[in-house]
Amino acid sequence: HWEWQYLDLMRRIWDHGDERVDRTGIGTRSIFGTQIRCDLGGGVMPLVTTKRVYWKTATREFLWFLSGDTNIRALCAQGVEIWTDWPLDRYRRETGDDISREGFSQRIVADAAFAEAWGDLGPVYGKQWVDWATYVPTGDGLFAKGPGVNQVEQVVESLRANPGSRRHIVEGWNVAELDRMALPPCHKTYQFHVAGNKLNCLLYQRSCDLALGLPFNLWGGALFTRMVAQQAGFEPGELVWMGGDTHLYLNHADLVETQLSRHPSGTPRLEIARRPASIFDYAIEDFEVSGYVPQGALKAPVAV
Ligand code: UFP
Repeated sequence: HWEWQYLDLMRRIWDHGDERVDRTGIGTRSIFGTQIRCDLGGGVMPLVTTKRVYWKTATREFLWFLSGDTNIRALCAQGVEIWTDWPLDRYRRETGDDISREGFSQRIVADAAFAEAWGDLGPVYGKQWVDWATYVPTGDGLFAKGPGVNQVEQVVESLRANPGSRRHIVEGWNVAELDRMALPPCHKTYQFHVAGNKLNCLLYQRSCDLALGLPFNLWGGALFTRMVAQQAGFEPGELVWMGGDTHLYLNHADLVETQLSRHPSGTPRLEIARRPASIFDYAIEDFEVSGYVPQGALKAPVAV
């Protein structure tokens, strides 16, 4: 079962990781340079079973990336609050208004002008993936804004036209725009690779919260692979996940202890109900998971 790799990594980091003070001040144990491999053949998904993972929430977030949106409004409207803390922090800091998270989210949904002013995360994944900024020289030493690059559309086209290429990449790390992003991309590079009729994907994640982030990021990588494979006409192959700084937060001890006492159970599979006209036309209703009988949810504090 692929999930033993996840649990083994958790054990290895908790027992032998390098203890360090991180940006959040909470402290982590960390290993630099890690890997997990999962075969997606037969529709199998790397969906963690040793706790409940909200794959629909992760799917909604992923569809939001593909829509090019960088404002949390569309997420909040669907009850997805995974990005709410960043704009909320900024709002509280800049206005002194001690609004609750729930109140803030409700106002983002109800008030378009408020969402415009306070709900944007800057040029995060969505912007970079489907509208990477370009600049064209105007001849007088100045530059004008050029047409945006849709990397996702291009990668589907390049997989169809030139499957053997070693250049099928979707990149989030736009160096010039990092300082305007609420959070620089964690799952920063997706590289696709064709072997026979199968589509493989390598996902490079520079920084990984193993307990709370990785279950979502693995799902996202596999989901992306499935959508791209369906659009470009391939069967799902292997997902190779690679982590840079792979860590457990020191305040996740309870989760780690409980999760490491559990064993993987069952084989979750994803069915995609139809083949939409393009990779930008998937809807949440298109995704159905079978064989997912997760063990109990495990709560742990998120480091912002
Ligand atoms: N993190 C993830 N996956 C994500 C995401 C964040 O693991 O998709 F958005 C975690 C990694 C790290 C923190 O613990 O969030 C980001 O902090 P930093 O930018 O300092 O690496």
